[in-house]
Amino acid sequence: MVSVEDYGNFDTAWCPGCGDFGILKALKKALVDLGRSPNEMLLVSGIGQAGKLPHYLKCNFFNGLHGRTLPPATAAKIVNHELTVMAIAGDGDCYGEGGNHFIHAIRRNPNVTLLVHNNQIYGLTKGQASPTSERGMKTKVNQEGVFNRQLNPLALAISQDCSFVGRGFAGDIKHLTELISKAIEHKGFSLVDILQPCVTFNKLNTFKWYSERVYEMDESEYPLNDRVKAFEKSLEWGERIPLGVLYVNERPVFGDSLDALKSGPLVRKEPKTELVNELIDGFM
Ligand SMILES: Cc1ncc(C[n+]2csc(CCOP(=O)(O)OP(=O)(O)O)c2C)c(N)n1
Ligand code: SF4
Ligand SMILES: [Mg+2]
Repeated sequence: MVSVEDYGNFDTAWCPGCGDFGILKALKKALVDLGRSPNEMLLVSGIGQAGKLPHYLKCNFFNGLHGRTLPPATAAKIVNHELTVMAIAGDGDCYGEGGNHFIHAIRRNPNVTLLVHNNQIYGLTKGQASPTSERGMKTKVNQEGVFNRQLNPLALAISQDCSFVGRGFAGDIKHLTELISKAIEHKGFSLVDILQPCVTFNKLNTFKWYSERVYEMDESEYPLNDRVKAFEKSLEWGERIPLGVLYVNERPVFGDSLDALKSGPLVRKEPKTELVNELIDGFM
């Protein structure tokens, strides 16, 4: 029987009141609800306040470069497909510097769950605009307001037929827990974009701002595999922001058809060093 205590209890470097605490709580609860023990989990992250989340759970983790969360997560899933692999990223990390990896991971469809802490700002580097910052928002370096158009990650993901697309809110832990559980259970690449107030640097999109706008969508409103309806839903932003599962489409999963994985995870196989040597010799 797995318990929340199995995932440890760590001091954090996050600001008091940060939305990241809600995400950490929801993730732990989801893992316990699904009966996933720490040794079955691998969390992969890059750099940022969001990227620190795996430091605060007692389980396997890999912390790499900013913007490069998805390539090692995909590789790890191929090397050991028995692990539940999750990628943890910030909005800057995933939609900015890592935007190309985000698009191609959607196309490739590895069985990886991606949580994006979307605080609509670069938190760790002290408050520059991110791709999801509201147009017109003033920051220390955007004194006249952000000029660039705001990226809509859900619309982008749905347009590219992402296998599972959902949105949660760090201020609604119960709903977020259920959403994360659904995303983990989904087979294929799943995106959970999480509205996460940054209480220190984003004075516009606060807990109050989100709470006044978010609502739980009725997931029976349209068939969840209806891409056009889901796309339309993903355009809702502003006065009303839907939370929940917007789109699900079962697609062939990267790795499932690889012969080399059929007899078990690569990680348990003896490496054939003679083949590696042959390959290296080929470059001599
Ligand atoms: C290759 C590279 N580019 C830029 C940086 C600087 N940097 C570190 S974190 C970060 C942005 C963090 O924003 P986000 O991903 O939204 O995470 P948050 O801190 O808001 O959770 C940047 C630009 C870096 N460490 N490495
Ligand atoms: S700077 Fe913002 S995102 Fe980072 S820990 Fe503080 S409140 Fe959270
Ligand atoms: Mg951010």
